[in-house]
Amino acid sequence: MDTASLAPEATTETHTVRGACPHDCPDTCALVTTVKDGVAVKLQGNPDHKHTAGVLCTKVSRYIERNDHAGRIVQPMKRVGAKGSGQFEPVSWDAALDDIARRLGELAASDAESILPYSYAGTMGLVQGESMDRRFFHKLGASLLDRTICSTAGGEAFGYTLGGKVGMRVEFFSEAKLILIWGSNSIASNLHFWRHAQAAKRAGARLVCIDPRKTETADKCDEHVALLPGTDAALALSLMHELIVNDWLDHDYIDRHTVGWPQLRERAMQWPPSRAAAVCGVPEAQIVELARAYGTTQPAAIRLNYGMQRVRGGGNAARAVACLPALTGAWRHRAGGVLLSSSGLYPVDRAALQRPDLLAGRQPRTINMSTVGDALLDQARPVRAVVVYNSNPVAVAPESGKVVAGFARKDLFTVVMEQFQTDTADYADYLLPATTQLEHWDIHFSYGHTDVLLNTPALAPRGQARSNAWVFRELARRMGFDEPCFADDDEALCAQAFAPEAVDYAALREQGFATLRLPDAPFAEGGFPTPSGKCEFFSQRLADQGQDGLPDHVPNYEAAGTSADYPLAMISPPARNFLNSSFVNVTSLRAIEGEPLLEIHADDANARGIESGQVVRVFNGRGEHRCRAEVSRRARPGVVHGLGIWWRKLGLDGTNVNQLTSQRLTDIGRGPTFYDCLVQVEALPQPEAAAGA
Ligand SMILES: Nc1nc2c(c(=O)[nH]1)N[C@H]1C(S)=C(S)[C@@H](COP(=O)(O)OP(=O)(O)OC[C@H]3O[C@@H](n4cnc5c(=O)[nH]c(N)nc54)[C@H](O)[C@@H]3O)O[C@H]1N2
Ligand SMILES: Nc1nc2c(c(=O)[nH]1)N[C@H]1C(S)=C(S)[C@@H](COP(=O)(O)OP(=O)(O)OC[C@H]3O[C@@H](n4cnc5c(=O)[nH]c(N)nc54)[C@H](O)[C@@H]3O)O[C@H]1N2
Ligand code: SF4
Ligand SMILES: [Mo]
Repeated sequence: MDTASLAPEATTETHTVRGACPHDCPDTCALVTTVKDGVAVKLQGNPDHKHTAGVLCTKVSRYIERNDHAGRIVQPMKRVGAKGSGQFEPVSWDAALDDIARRLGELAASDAESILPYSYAGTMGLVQGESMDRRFFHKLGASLLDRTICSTAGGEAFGYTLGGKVGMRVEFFSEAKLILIWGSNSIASNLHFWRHAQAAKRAGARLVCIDPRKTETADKCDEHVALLPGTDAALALSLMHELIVNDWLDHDYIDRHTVGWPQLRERAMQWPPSRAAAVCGVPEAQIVELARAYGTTQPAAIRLNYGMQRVRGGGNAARAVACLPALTGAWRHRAGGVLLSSSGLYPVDRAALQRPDLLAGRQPRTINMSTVGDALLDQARPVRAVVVYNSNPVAVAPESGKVVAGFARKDLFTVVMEQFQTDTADYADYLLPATTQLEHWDIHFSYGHTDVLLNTPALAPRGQARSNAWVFRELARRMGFDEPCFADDDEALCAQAFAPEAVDYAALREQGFATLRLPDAPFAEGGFPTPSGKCEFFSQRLADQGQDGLPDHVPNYEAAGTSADYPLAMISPPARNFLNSSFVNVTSLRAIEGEPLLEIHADDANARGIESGQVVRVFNGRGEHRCRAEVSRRARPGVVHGLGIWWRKLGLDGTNVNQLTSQRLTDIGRGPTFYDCLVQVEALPQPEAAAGA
């Protein structure tokens, strides 16, 4: 970017700049930043953007506090202390980049696959998240990263069943008469969807929340089905059972637009509500009633989210839920069907942005980001250098004990590009200062709505911060990569993200957002983007891989009630005022969350002599984590909630919930199983602050 033109000038002029929220959230809000004398003085939701409607969540309404935070990394730094100590000294950009290019070049000369990029959705922007970085690593021939840590189980499950991450348009939920909010705490993590759910409720719709935790969303719904973690497929199959025995089916839709109905019918008939009730740990009558509501109400809409797929059978569960709207013909209505993610509706030109052709026929190995702990400890084909950006794996990846041991390896060369000194940054050899969304260009799709947003920089970069794309351009230059694509600047990359016929870039610059042209009811007449063009109850593609072609209930690896040593199932869903591990260092938001908490039901607490506010030890065979117990009506018996994702170093004992989670993967999509985790909890002797000293 042209920083000169943005440098603070001696002017009192105030202007506004349009942007996009970069965070990993389905809402992808449109932002308006007010800038005075080169300083951001106000940041608001864009009232002209219908999905944002001028409203931001609490977190991002504090984005200026985050941006101006005293903890921003403002210059390149080189490690001086032991790995993990977080001790650095400043170094110039030239010195840092020259040395990094030299080290990566040496490794690439002998074994390029010993280099691993590690990135996720710290920013969802296509430019700072998946453009120049990918070009660089493709040209280098580095190991490929399988980006599975969030959504691949459900995403691939939808691919097999419906043909992609496609579904209802979020705005039409407001017209539904029944909404199942399934595995999602919308008020915390999908606020702008919740507005539509409320509108529907005001118009007489019934809202049902299906979630082990009695979340703030469950509080506001008409009904809460508090099933055990990892039992959603059993519930969905017994709903099908009831649709079948009561003939609440749309036979015409099934005949014309589905594949595998006789087989699915047979499978579902094995799941009477009594069986599902026992597996799910909910009353049989509640399942029967839910099926009646779903079978007899139109339009009926399902907002599925990713909470229900972070278990062993997460892919099968998402598949089972994805079958439901075809059985009742809910897709015929624009306010009927299911929405997990809308990201598959965007014609992003990823080949242009990422340039996989730069691999030039090489096929590097692929490393699963969800098992980065094992990957870094693997001695057979060692990773010798890792470049981390847009992610904080030491905090967010499962089985932290191994992740930390991997990053602590003395022979691992680690570069971390960050805005803040996160837990991962503490392990860097080089820590490079990254720009924020107010300081760089980007272009955004959404996984909740269907607009494209452009983010124009509002401020000059703080200190010596530089965008991710700038860093990879500079490394490419130093390594002699001379393809013209390595010269594209950040705004040019924005313009390459979509073909002109899909998105008019000039209009986007003008307005800040553009809406994709899509049908209101995408599958009213079938036309699913599967190989058969139908909703695939039975998936030949799965069967060809030796998998079950039909959805089934796949029990958790660590199912509730199967271990005497670790009798409690722990889930670790997001804390409302953090976004994954982002914002944990923002003082005003951390003040709201307080300390790392474990919500526990009174029965489980009493049995262990635990009182609210007491520090407890949560442990299993993988590790232990200390946090504060909260005896809570939000917990059901047998399930505890360790709200995430705290920075380890801001916790009570330098760990977070991921000390306890495992690296085992989901049935479909190679995803993590964060919510498939058994633990025991015990009270710790309390410090005698009051009585003693
Ligand atoms: N405030 C806030 N917003 C966020 C995030 C955040 O960290 N904080 N994270 C963002 C990210 S990365 C994502 S991927 C999205 C989506 O994030 P999701 O993972 O969908 O997060 P939640 O909306 O909290 O929904 C998860 C819900 O699923 C429940 N759950 C856990 N296990 C099960 C289960 O086995 N079955 C069912 N039915 N429910 C279960 C949890 O109790 C929780 O209420 O949200 C994004 N939005
Ligand atoms: N126990 C448990 N663990 C979980 C989950 C859970 O529910 N429970 N959720 C999982 C899910 S859904 C996800 S998506 C992952 C998320 O894990 P991550 O993708 O690692 O997300 P964040 O924790 O938000 O970390 C993103 C980092 O990127 C940095 N960043 C932001 N913008 C930029 C930029 O422009 N440039 C650079 N260089 N850095 C930037 C931020 O400062 C932040 O430190 O965590 C997973 N981990
Ligand atoms: S985190 Fe989500 S709700 Fe909050 S401003 Fe960003 S996109 Fe909107
Ligand atoms: Mo995520």
